[in-house]
Amino acid sequence: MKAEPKALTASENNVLRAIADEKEVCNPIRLSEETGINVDAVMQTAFMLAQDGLCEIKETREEYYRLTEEGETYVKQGLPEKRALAFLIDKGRATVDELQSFFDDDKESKIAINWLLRNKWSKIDKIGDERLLIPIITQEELSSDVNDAILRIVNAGETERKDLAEAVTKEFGAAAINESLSLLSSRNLLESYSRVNRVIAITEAGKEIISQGIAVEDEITQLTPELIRTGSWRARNFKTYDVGLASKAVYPAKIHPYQRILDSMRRIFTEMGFVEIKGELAQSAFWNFDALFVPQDHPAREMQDTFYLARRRPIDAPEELIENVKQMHEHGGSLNSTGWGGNWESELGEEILLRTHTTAVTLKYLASHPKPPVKVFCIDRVYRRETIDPTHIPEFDQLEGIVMDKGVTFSHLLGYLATFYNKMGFPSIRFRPGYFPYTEPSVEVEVYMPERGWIELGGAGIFREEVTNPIGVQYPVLAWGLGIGRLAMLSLGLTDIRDLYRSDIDWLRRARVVR
Ligand code: FA5
Repeated sequence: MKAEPKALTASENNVLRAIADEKEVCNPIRLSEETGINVDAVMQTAFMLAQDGLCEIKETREEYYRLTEEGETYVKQGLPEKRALAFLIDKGRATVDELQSFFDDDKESKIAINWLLRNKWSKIDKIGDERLLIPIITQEELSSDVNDAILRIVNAGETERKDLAEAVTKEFGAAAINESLSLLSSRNLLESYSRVNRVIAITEAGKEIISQGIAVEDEITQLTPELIRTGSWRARNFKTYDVGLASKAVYPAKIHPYQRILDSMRRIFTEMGFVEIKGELAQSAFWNFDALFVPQDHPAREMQDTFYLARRRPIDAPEELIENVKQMHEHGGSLNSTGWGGNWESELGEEILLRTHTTAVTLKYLASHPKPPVKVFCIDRVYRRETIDPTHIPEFDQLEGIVMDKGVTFSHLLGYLATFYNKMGFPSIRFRPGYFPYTEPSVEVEVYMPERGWIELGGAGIFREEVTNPIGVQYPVLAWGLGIGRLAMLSLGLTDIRDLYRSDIDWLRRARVVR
């Protein structure tokens, strides 16, 4: 194929000629030396030439080795097992204690003994009460050791695997080298990493254009005030840029993905007319459990589920309200309810705990705002003694909400929840019958994830009269408590809730700013 005569820029001309001068292929560093152009600019120019088919760029991924800090120390001092063997050969034999005192540090003597035995350089004989280390190879047999040879070569600087293999294969064989490389890496003396190497070669079209003689055209790379003022830019050629070329990634500062999710939850509820409230992190058991009609012998109140503080304090509620709650627990108050029976003990309500759910916060708010309408939400941290696993952590955030008004119904509750989850990007949700001591009816909300099936994200229901009556609320209260971590995990494509709190810088950098 005949190449079209093409005008090149001065630097394209320089680089193309330098490539053509090389025998077969050349690397960017060499081209940079030849042309006096820096390596990055050489590569950029080579990419332009490659686009026009004048040169070819080949990429290979090569494996390299370098010494770790420990590796460097051992190259200087010798491997512990080698020093130990020299010591044993010199003395003929030594007790384990003697060998230990030969080394300054205990860790090194342990490494030495371990490898002396694993390499079968020495054996242990028990004579009387003493354990004796006896060398079983000679210094000469040791003189050519593949580990030593490799460490010495890598000590000279970072080494490509194929150069390393070339240097020692003849003496030790490929299998021994592979074994030694993985052993030295697992002993943390060497570390390997890979790097992309690029080589550049001229193409037939490139050769042809050189033989035809290259027309060099002057190109402007930077627009100056002078060019604009005089209008001379009109008659000049501008360097073109290929915006499709791969470039260095830029990682601008951004809001943490989890924080972004919290912000969008706030926005969604605020848009639906809710007001955000806050509550105390340490609550009385009264508000966290008793006022919610949780029986005093409920398993969730046990130490293994709840973090209790060491002290108590008088219940933070008016006496009349406490009395109402007591009556409700013992016999159902003035309602047509049996309550839980037995004695309700105010000492248990005085205990202080780290709130186990944010329902304590909304209920307390409701008690001080018993007149309709109430439409509030709360986003806050709760604490439970949990066995940690991919969907359970002991500290997590909940999104709590209540609506109290004349005529609100169960359908409104389902509507609020469906709207919220849809706006959060979960079109498929379902409600399953659930149980909470404080709501009736109760539901559990689940969302559908194609690869994982249905996942439980929260609980909801209508507060029982046993809850609303003692605090003086006369209208229905829709209530829900949703796990934020699980929702965030799913919406960010994570499979483990703990990943939300790990500062994995790569993940944070890659996290999208816009969903
Ligand atoms: C409650 O906490 C109820 N208070 C919710 C409620 C409020 C029901 C108002 C009715 C009326 P539950 O224990 O199921 O319910 O927790 C609610 C959500 O918190 C769970 O669905 C889950 O998404 C999340 N969650 C619970 N435990 C953990 C945990 N250990 N780690 C992470 N998320 C959790």
